[in-house]
Amino acid sequence: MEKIAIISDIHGNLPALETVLKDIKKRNIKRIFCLGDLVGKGPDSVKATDICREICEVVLLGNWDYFMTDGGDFPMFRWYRQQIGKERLDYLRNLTPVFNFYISGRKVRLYHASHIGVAHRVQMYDPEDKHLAMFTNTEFTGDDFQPDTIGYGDIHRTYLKNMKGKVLFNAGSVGNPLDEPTAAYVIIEGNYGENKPGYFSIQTIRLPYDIELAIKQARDAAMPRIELKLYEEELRTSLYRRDELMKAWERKKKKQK
Ligand SMILES: [Mn+2]
Repeated sequence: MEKIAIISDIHGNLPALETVLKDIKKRNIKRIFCLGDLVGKGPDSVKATDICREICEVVLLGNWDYFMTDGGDFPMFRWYRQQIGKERLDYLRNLTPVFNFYISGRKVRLYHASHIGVAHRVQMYDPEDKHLAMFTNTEFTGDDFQPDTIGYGDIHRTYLKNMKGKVLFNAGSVGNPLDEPTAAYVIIEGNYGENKPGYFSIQTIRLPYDIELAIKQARDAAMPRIELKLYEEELRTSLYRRDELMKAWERKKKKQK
């Protein structure tokens, strides 16, 4: 039997990533799968990318990884892109979007956001037909693997739902949790690579980490002002502030015209 750590949505938050990796090491877990969004939001896209690239057996493409490479010339991306540099952007651009595997007779599929693509969001409060659709094969997921278990990231909120044997779980976010202000990741345990039914478990881990250190690092990095404000508030409160603040920012800009 083997434990596999599933981490997601690091978003350049190094203190949170280090806390999670320490916990994974302490548990002697050797295999780590990452569901994407290494970069953006926080100040340390470079180290987050380099660390995941080195230690994760699988790294999947997230929406921020995608937007950073092929997402158009938005001013908010410039600061991050400059930091990340060409070689790492090429690495991010080439990340695989979907990973399938067997464990204890279960057929598990991992992706960042959904069966449609990296930027198609499915929340835990969405209706059940939307959750069931996540198990289907599409142009994005490819092949004819029929998953009975789906693990994803993107929404930064952990949950697990069992729909008559179809198991859907979210790994939450290491660096930008939006359900409670602690770093999250998931451990699954079973016979990795085996198509024979057997013991299987999914466990959510929550870890307090040094939020004020993460904020200090963001300030020292001289991040763009609006990004810094969002980052600080989200780390401290775990409330999703982006929509609200972007609207306020646009109102202010209109007034100034
Ligand atoms: Mn994300």
